[in-house]
Order: sequence, then C-alpha cells, then structure tokens
Amino acid sequence: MKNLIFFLLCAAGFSVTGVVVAQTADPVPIIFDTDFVMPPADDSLALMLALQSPEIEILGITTVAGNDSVERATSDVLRMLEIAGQAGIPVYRGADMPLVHEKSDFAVRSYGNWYSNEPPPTPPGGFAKKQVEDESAVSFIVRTVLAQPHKVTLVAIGPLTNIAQAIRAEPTFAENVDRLIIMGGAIALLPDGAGNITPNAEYNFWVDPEAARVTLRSGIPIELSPLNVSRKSALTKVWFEKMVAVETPLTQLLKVTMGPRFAAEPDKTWFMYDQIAMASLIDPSLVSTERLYVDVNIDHGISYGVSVGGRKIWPGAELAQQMNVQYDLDWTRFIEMFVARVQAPLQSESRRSAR
Ligand SMILES: [Ca+2]
Repeated sequence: MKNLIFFLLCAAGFSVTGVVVAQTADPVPIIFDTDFVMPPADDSLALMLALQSPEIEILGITTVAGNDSVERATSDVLRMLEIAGQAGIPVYRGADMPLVHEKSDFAVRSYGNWYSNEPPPTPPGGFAKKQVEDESAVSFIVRTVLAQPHKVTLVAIGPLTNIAQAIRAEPTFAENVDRLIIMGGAIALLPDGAGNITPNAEYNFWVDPEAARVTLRSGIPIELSPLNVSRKSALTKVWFEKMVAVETPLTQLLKVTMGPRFAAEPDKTWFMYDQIAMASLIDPSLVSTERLYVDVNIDHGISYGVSVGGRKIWPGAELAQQMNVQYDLDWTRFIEMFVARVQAPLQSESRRSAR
C-alpha cells in the first residue's frame, strides 16, 4: 500500500517531501487578465515570470483598462509576446472602462490613465505584427472556463472589470472556476495595510470597486495578494543588475526600460505587486496567508474602493466571503527565483529544442 501511495504521489508530480516537481507535474492552465504596460510596470514583469515558468500554461491573455487604457494594454502585451518568442498565445481585448466609476479631476491628477482615449505609444521595437483576437475578453474567459470545468485558474492583476462581467454574463461561470488569484486591496487589520491611491484604497480595487465587490462575493475560491504583501518586497539596483547580468531578449528589454530609471535614482527601490501574485501560484510556500472575510466599499464617499477584511463577519459584511489573504513574503527566495527565471533561456526556445 505504501508503495502504491508513493507511486501515485510520484505520478502526480510530487516528491516524497511533498514539493511539486515542475518537470513532471502538468502545468496549471491559466488565463492572465492584465492592465498591461511595458516595464517597469509590474504586469510585464509578472508576465515574464509566467512565460518563463514550466509550471504554468497560459491559455490566453485578456486586457483591461487600469494602469493605462485598454488599447495600450493590448498593444504593449502583443509586442511583449513577440519579444518573448511566444506570439502563439492569443490576446483578447477587454473592458475599456470600469463598470460604474467615471473619470474625475482626482483621477486625472493622480497616478493612472485608465480613462484615456489617447492612441497607445509605440512599444520598444515598434508595434507588434501580432494581432488581437476578434473575440472579446469576456467571451473568451467564459468559454474557456466552461470548456474545462474546475480546471482553469484566473490570474487577475488589474481592475476586475472583465472578471465581474464574466461572472454576470454566465450564471454557472463562477462555480466552474478552479481558483482566482487577485492582486488587489489593502487590509487594515493586517500590518502595512494602508491604501496607495486614496488613504485606504488600493489602486486596482479603487479603479473598479463595483467589479471588485461582484468578484469577491462570487463564491470563486480566491487568493488575495494585497498591498500588505507587496510591501514586503524591495527591488533594488543590486537585484536589478543581477537580473540583467545575462543577455536575453527579456533582460535586454528590462535594461532598456528600467536601466535609465536606476541610473537616475541609484537608491530607488520598487515594490513588486503583480509579480508576487503570479509567483504565489508557482510556489505557494513563498507567501504566508490568513483566512479572512473580505468585502469592498462601493459608496461614493471617502471610502470608495476600500477593501475591508475581518476574522469574523461584522454588521454590514453579511455577504463577505472567506478567502486566503497574503500578508508576508519570503523575499529572498522570491527574488532569487524571479531573477533565475527571467534570465534563463527563453521558454519558447527550450520548448522548441526539447521537441
Ligand atoms: Ca496590474
């Protein structure tokens, strides 16, 4: 019997210590939902990590307005896939505006360009030859999840507009999602829980609070990667230089886009947001989590877009659902993995040569 269990564990891709063995486990199929912008934006570094990780299979990339317009997200991600030699991964354009949130003077003065109608700037190396798919992001997300019930993981690292629309478009959608990893929110109950766009609101949730609430209440099993855990990271010039010490198309892109920023400000440190959410799917042991009830405020007052997490239900939070909330990070193991993967030979090339 022991031998049988051992065999089954090995066949399932586990070593005897329970550590997932990347080479033998089936890759996790994901949909990568992103308000993408080229580096130094965090989405692009998170995508590099996903593309370079054999544990992950990206079924498609869906874009959403957030850091910048959906047109820029789409244009930049198409180009990024060409640079990474992964132009075969389909890209679907998503929501160009939040569900309810409208452009305001505050939004214009503050970080972000989600409301922009400007044409996207030329990405490094020029606009991609690769084209966006005709199908909408929501249609792709719903179709893909329903085709593989309880198999697909959603990685949502922008405002949750596309995900909320998918939940509303198809009543059986939510129950068929395997899990959803979200970069979003800030939890005041836990250390480092201040906001980053208003005093208490995190940017992704603030851009589309209504979508965040629909998503958090949907019943999908959620792993939340809020600012609390982002703030355990500190990308310095030293780590950046290690990252780009090996010449590849990805490190070349990082050199061109981030190098001048570090040259101008050698003491600058960058938080890593979406990268941690992505890494936690590849190796869950990188983060510490706590089960909390989390909901999002949608009142158009001082707390618009604020996420609130609690250990028990409190008055007004009767519809809040429990989820895993990340609050701590093994920074050294995380950044060492990140650097190693980004500077490794392109996955596209190693997969080709393995054939
Ligand atoms: Ca993002």
